[in-house]
Amino acid sequence: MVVAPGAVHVPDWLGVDQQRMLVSECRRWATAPVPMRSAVVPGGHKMSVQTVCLGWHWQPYKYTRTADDVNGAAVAALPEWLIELGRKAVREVYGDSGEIYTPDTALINFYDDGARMGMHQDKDERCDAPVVSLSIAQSCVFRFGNTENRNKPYTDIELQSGDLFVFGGASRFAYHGVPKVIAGSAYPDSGLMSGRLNITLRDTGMR
Ligand code: MD3
Ligand code: FE
Repeated sequence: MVVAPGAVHVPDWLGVDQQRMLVSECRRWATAPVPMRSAVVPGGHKMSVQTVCLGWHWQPYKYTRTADDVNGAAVAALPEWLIELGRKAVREVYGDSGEIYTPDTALINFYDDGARMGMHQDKDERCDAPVVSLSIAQSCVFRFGNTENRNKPYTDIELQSGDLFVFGGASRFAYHGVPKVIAGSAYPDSGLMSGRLNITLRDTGMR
């Protein structure tokens, strides 16, 4: 479903086996070489979402090769199969036209029941390639806004386990956030008994 130009929501895109495989990979990535952590923004506030990265390490508000704000370790590589999964997503949503999508980074976000993400733009990337988002386990309310400011107009969409969302073109720099994780929406078939996982693939434009 096209939510706005370039913003496409594909419910139930990941099969249950793929979700289970991604959950078990995320369990490994969340421990080493860099443990998942709540990033601290420059004002000193700790985010409620916990994040671990592959390829490049995101910290507010830059990308680095080593996790200087965690344990200093070099981040794990972005596996080729995850790049291919992102390519498949972009191809299915936008068709074969255009250049071949080659993300260099994955951000893995974990939300417990109380976690949320305020309205923001993703503009730490030096590149306007699409962002591919995969949601697993508990559902959330995802708020998709406009490119002008963090307020209205916006559209609230429920993202469920297995959903794909691609944000490219005119939507790439839209404000967005996650106002809440939906209580009682656990999806044990995913292999994650509680909480929500979101994996985003990006091209940082770093080199
Ligand atoms: C729209 N994550 O990590 S994914 C983030 O569910 C982030 O964890 C949310 O926002 C999450 O930065 C939302 C959907 C998403 C990701 C990137 C976008 C939507 C986007 C970039 C531009 C526009
Ligand atoms: Fe974002």
